[in-house]
Amino acid sequence: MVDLASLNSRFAIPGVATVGAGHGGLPVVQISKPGVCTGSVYLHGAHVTAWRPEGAEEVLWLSEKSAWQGDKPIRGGVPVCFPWFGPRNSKDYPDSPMHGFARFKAWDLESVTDSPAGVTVVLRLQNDAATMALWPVPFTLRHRITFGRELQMALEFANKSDAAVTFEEAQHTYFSVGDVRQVRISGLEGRRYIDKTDGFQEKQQAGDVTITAETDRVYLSTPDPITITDPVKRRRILIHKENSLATVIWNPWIAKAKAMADFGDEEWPGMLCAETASAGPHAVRAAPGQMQVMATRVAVAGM
Ligand code: TA6
Repeated sequence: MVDLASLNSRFAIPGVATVGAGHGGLPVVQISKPGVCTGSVYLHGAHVTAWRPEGAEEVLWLSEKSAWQGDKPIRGGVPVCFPWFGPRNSKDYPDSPMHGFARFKAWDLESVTDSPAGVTVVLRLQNDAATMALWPVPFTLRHRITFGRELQMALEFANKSDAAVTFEEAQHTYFSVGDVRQVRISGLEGRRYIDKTDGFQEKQQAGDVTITAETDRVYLSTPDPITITDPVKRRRILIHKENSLATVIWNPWIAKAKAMADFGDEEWPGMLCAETASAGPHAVRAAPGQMQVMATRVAVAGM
């Protein structure tokens, strides 16, 4: 059981950052920086669940049906997928959880610091017996999140083993949109993508991405920024990436939403996943002792 009093004595910043009992009693760092933003990140999965820059509406989406317990991932916000993305293709580890183990783990709070740009929260995950049983690699993974007028999230991997290692990772961000059927995603035109709703066929994107059915695509060779234009909320969400060549676009649509217990049947029009990923052909290869950073920067602008 986490000792909130001890965490607050070490990390709270009066009037800016506190460590509280969030949904399900899970410990959460709550940020409120007057004139800049509000936000929150759970120690469970180092899971960012909210970010709202001053003058804007909440940018991230959370399901009303999310589970809030240690052995399940939170539905919405920014799940951290690591060290694999999607189902694990390994006959040696048949019981591997979807999207890796990082989003199921209780991370350690390492630091909370305030600056004029925003509040930076650093959470740390290290290998333990459970992770070694699933993935026999000593590692340290930090999630460094700056809540400011922009949201900056950096996943910092350190290979603590004496061998090279290959892994996948993603910041699986759920954005709040007015009506997913009316949004446009620009920045992916002309790119190849794997269509997971059509036999994993490789296709080419013509023009902006629009959502007219279940959509589950891994865009390849996409280092560039993308923009979600939302005419209902009358805003644009600008997403910049660092060290990520895969971009995942996902909306479950009607049937898939109904099939998920932690996703409300009528919630799908209000969300869109646009994910910063290093997966598939763009998996990460880290030499012994190597540090590797993958990052996302989100900003909100008017139409
Ligand atoms: O990123 C898209 C995706 O891989 C979809 O295929 C869908 O499975 C989604 O992630 C959510 O996965 P989860 O395990 O969180 O239900």
